[in-house]
Amino acid sequence: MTMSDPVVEDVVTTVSHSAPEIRRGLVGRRDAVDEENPSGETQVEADIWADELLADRLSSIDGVSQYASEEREAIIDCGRDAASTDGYTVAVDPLDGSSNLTSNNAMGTIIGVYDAPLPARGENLVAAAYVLYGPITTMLLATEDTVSEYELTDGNHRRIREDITLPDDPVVYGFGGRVPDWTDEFTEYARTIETELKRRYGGAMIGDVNQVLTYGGIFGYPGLESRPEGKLRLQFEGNPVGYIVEQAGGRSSNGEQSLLTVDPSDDIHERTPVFVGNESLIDRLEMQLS
Ligand code: FDP
Repeated sequence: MTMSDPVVEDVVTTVSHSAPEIRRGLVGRRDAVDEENPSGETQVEADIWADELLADRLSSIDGVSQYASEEREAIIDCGRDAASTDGYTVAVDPLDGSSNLTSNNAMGTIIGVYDAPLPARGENLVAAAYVLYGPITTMLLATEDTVSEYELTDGNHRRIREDITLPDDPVVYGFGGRVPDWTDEFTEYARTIETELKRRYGGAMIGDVNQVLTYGGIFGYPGLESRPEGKLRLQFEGNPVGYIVEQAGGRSSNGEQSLLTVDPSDDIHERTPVFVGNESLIDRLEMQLS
């Protein structure tokens, strides 16, 4: 894995080497602990363990000035460059979809490398990646130049696809949230999509987004009647996944505009509706919701 930016290369190599270890460490760490993450969600042992492992490794990379995680309240200043604006901020969702650990379904790890302190716009990302713990462990990496997929085994990463773009003809869709809790406008949109595409929803964003990148289509977790801000976090989930899909020729949206152009609030754990997929499907969604 050779990249033009040595810090990004270090971050990505660290994640790709840690992923098989994280996967092995899930065994025996499936139980809920008596704590909640900063978004008020139940944590399992593996959430905390994976966060500590990644915090330790990523914050010791020269050129990383901040480590932020969905599983911890505050940002870690990494010392060396902390007072300057020189270093990158690495934002991590250590185990995306960790409620799937109970039922032994797919999960992921998401990484965003921002060239700005958090909270930042998605436009400040210089790279983003996710690991998918499926039947095999893979990593999707988007840089300013290209999007590639790797297979990860212990100490090894093998590129299996390069210059990935979304297929032109969309096939799958997956929408989160209880249907009665959807807004009328979103329900109307979903009803049309249901007649055109095949439903695929696995309950871990990374698994669902990876299907969209593989087959074409749309993934969405909309704003709900009971929770207009939606469920997913802008800094840790929406922005990195939006960046990856846009680099692959698709679009991201919060229902009104690209996720990457959203001005964040002061809260690094801010939630947002998230939609990613083929351009034409996101354009139609925005027309329907406006
Ligand atoms: P989880 O709660 O298991 O961590 O990150 C939030 C997330 O999973 C996403 O990965 C996933 O897309 C979504 O929540 C699933 O929510 P629902 O259970 O409401 O479908």
